[in-house]
Amino acid sequence: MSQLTISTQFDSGSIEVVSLADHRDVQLRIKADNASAFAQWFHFRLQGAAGLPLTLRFLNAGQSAYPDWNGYRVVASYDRHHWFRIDSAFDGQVMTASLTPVAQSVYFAYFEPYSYERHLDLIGFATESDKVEVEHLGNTLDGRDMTLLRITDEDGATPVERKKKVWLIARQHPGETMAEWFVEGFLERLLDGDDPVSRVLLDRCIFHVVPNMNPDGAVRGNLRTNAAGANLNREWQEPTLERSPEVFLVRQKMLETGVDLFLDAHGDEARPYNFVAGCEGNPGYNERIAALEDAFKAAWIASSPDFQDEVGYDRDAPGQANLTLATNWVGQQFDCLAYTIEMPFKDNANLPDEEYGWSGERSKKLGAGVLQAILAVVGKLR
Ligand code: GEM
Ligand code: ZN
Repeated sequence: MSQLTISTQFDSGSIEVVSLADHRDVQLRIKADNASAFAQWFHFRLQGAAGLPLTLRFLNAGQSAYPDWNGYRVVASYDRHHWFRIDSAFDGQVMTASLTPVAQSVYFAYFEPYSYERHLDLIGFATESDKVEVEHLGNTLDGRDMTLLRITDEDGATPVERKKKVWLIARQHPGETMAEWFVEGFLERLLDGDDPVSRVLLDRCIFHVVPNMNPDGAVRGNLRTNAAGANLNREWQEPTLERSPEVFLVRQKMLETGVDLFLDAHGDEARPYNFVAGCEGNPGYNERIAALEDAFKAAWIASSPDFQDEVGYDRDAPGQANLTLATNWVGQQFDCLAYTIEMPFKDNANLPDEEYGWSGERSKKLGAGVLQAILAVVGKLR
């Protein structure tokens, strides 16, 4: 029998090994976040199986945070850059994935990872631009930087006091790595000096972008929480430096700058679609916001066949919004257009990709495309 090894001591590494005795029956358990019961994210390296028909069995998939694994396929990579989907199945309790590796070392993950090093490289890329100011907001509980990018064309025709304040945050839930891929695509286009949409928006807006709201949870391999076990997207009414400094620091900055448009990038474990969730349940929700939502979605649908508005979350009933969620709290606090953006861990069922499913690259394209939707509403946000 082959000598297999599994390791996880790297950025976002996480899995529990039950048995490696038989390559045809590698028994695994998905680990919970470090200080909460949410279990869904996994990322590990397996060595010693070149040419062997591997079967991975995730024994507790039925008890994961979001146990609808139907239609989901595990991602794999040899070089940690090119990730592809492998055959997977779910019987209601055990999720099974199979691959005959062509090399002795192969990585598996819940979704294409986005490392803290890549995060720092993204900040570095933005730092090079004369349109960007990099601001240190403070530190997380594990001591990592909370970094804000302030992006605008100071030499544009629009006076600064008339520029619209557009906020984009991402990865409150650290295992939703597609959110930071989305921001990478958003920034690459926004900072492309040849792109006419970007040039107009940099004149008319000040963008405030937080590419990773939860760097500690990301490195720890958490799905949904920070180092203290806080679900940041339930902390927006009363954040604290002791439990949710990430939200406390960003929210404090928002109260300084004001917000005219807010976007919060996430991933959804079950629905194989890209969609948005608004703040229709807010006490202050009104026709003006509803009209902005319609214009925003129509423009995004027109510019990206990967976006749709048929499938999504149930709408909140009037006055029933949970104001601890970022989108609801910001929409209510600033009477502004505010959206949670959801991308799939599975695929876009309207435009499936057999080899990759939904991926980092497709998340980047979607992030670039949202600029078109912002352009459609920028002149009527107030
Ligand atoms: C979601 S946001 C849920 C919004 N629900 C409705 N009905 N508007 C969360 O935090 O639970 C975002 C996510 O985790 O992807
Ligand atoms: Zn989320």
